[in-house]
Amino acid sequence: MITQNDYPAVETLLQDARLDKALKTIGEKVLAGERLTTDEGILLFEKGELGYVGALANFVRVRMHGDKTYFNRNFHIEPTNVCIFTCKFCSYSKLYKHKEEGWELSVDQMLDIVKKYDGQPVTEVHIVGGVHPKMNLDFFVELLEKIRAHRPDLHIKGFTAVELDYMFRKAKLSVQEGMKKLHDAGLQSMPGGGAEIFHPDIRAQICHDKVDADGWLDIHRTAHNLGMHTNATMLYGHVEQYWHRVDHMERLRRLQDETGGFNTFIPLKFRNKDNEMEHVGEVSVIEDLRLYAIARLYMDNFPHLKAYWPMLGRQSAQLTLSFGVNDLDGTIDDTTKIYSMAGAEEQNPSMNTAQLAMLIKQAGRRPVERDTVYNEIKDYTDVVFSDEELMAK
Ligand code: V47
Ligand code: SF4
Repeated sequence: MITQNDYPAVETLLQDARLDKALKTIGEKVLAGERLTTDEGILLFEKGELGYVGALANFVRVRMHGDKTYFNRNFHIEPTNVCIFTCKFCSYSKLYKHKEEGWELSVDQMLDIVKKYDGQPVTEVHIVGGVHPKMNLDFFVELLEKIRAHRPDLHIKGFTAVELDYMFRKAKLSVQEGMKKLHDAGLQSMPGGGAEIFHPDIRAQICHDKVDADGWLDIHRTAHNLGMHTNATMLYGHVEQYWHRVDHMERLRRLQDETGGFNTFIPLKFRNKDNEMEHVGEVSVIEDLRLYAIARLYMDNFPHLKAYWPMLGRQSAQLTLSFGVNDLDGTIDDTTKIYSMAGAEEQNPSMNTAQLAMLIKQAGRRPVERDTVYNEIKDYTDVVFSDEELMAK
């Protein structure tokens, strides 16, 4: 297991006379627990080689969480893949005019998915999909109420700020009024999707027609003020420059200073299969790991950094656990399509608890099951799994 003994290694690294002066100053600030500036964030992207940023990020990760790596037991519901928006990176949505290629589930069909998990120890349902013009606020209020009535113990995490922005505008409600309605119906927290890259120059190129940065941040602020926790994502590795990434993280860090309502930062690697941005290519695994490490160093007020394993693939996800990541999402047990359609390694992402816990143990970390808001449910360090559990499909 990795322990606090990693500390001297970082201190030794900082003594190396060959180390760039500015990088050394950043390292010293990290050790002292001081916040990095935007210029320092950009410098880390420009000059910070993997070993250096990785050692620092691991130091911070161990300081915050020791060797714990969290996961939860969840399942996803995707109400529809029909979407009125036209994000160029999206391999998932079917435009409304091609909706014969898409699917749309009724409230009862979605409730049937929830019922499939009756008696199983899942703690969260994650509801996210395209923006269908006919699925309005009242439709989702009914869905939330029915899920809550059927299974009150299940934490309902749902809807990106993009879906909510459209729902509220259509219902002619303010963000505050709309959010309150959903919260009262059973919505307990929100995922982090739709953030992409906040800077308007990048949004204009990749997702010009959906909610802008201020709208996204305002919806999360409103949720936080109602006592809900939310996540934040960043879609990286396409047309953005390093400074756009830092600008994105800075906007999130500021809102977190204001509300404290974010749980987790989730960098999402752009995958280029079957979308309008195929020509852009994909960044290397080195760039992925550097990004996770720099995110851990920069986002000092975000308690958790998550690698979403269905998108990254299992082996890269294991690697991220040495580069700042302390959360691997959940034992996704369905046919989550948004990534498999974009070329992610995992075409049918599914891992049971034994497999996910073993993946974490093999990376030298301590698997801990959590609920959505990071209450610890079970430490799997000493749990021995049967071959059957480990081999199950
Ligand atoms: O906003 C779409 C991304 C997001 C592609 O909060 C793509 O716990 C890569 O936000 N390549 C939606 N990414 C999913 C999401 C999420 C996932 C898991 C956990 C949580 C959480 C949130 O998926 C979108 C967009 O950034 N996405 N297309 C693509 N080609
Ligand atoms: Fe619609 Fe989301 Fe795809 Fe954009 S990323 S087109 S909002 S489903």
